[in-house]
Amino acid sequence: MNKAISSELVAEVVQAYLGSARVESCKSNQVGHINDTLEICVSPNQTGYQHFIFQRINQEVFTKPLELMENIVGVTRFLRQKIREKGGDPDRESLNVVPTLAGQDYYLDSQGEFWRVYLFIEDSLCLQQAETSEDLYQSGLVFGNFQNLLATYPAESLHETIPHFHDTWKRLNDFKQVLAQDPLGRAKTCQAEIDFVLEHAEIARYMKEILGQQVLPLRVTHNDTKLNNILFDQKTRQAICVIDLDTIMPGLAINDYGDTIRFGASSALEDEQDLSLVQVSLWLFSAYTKGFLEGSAGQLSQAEIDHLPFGAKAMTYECGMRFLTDYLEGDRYFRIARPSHNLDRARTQFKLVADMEAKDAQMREIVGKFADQYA
Ligand code: ADP
Ligand code: GN1
Ligand code: MG
Repeated sequence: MNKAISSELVAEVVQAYLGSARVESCKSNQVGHINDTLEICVSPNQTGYQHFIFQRINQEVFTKPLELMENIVGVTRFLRQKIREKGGDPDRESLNVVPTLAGQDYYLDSQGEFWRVYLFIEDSLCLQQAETSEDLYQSGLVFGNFQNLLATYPAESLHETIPHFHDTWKRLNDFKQVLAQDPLGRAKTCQAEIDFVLEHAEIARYMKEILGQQVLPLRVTHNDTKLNNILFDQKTRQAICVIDLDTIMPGLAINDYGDTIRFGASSALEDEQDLSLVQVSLWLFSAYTKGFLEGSAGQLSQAEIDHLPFGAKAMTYECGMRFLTDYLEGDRYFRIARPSHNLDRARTQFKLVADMEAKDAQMREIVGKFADQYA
């Protein structure tokens, strides 16, 4: 559970980065489920910048913050160079880690918590849901391109920030363990969801097979590609920057593709309580698939393309299972805003999995069509 952040603590952290600059505004951003994010504006100061994202790293989730920051600094430096070579604007198209006055990439506060600071990307939008299919097409382009830009990044230099992150089989076993203990006696309130997880164990088994037999290449992947981990340009409405780089690790391209489908191609929000509103929009699915394959610019193998619909189903199943596990455990991992929040989230994911099963043939047809065009 995240601890409150006092104004004294904000002052201490701002001092470490910006010396005597005065805090003009400080707003908490509750969009992410993991870290504590503050949008801070300060008075003019010697850095020339006044608007920042200050993030307190969730150390229960990221137990090795120094390794985490090493990944982010390495990847953003690499991305900035690539963006520059292509004539882009690295201040807008990549996250920028701001060092402390002492020259460090993180700050360890007086309470033993780690912070990092990014330049705020101005005139940008963070969407919780696509408003038009163009939004998802844009997000496909930006994630496909991200994959491309990182194609030559030295994967062996990356630390595994959360081991077994998309090991769906392990997630299933973790779920079963928590279920067996049922520490809060909540299992009786979600029997239908528990049954759904167990009846769909084949998805986890097949992911295990794919990982074990190395059917698909390991690439440098983002691993948390939901729509709100991208920023859009407010004026042009183009997707400009991939953010939330905490889980960049070697992984599968189908998972990056699949996680955006899970979140972005749904007709409703991730925590919608009226399940009749929740389904996979084939319109959005199609727009994202087009963007992703176009943005990937022929990098994907035929086996990867063939597994894209499976990636969508697996990421949705896995995420639902993670929400349900957290609900059973007492909401220790994902930030919640109401008592059954994680259960509501799990329910939308399982509704989507069932809908993906019903729409499997159409999803395959759409992938095939764009693969012929762009692969
Ligand atoms: P979490 O890991 O908790 O999801 P994120 O890194 O995704 O944290 O950040 C949470 C939110 O903060 C984002 O969804 C976005 O709204 C905002 N944000 C993060 N970085 C920036 C940035 N550099 N410029 C503008 N907004 C940002
Ligand atoms: C978390 O940090 P955020 O909110 O962008 C989670 C993802 C889940 C997602 C579900 C490090 O993402 O894995 O898919 O919530 N991030 C981590 O919305 O666990
Ligand atoms: Mg995020």
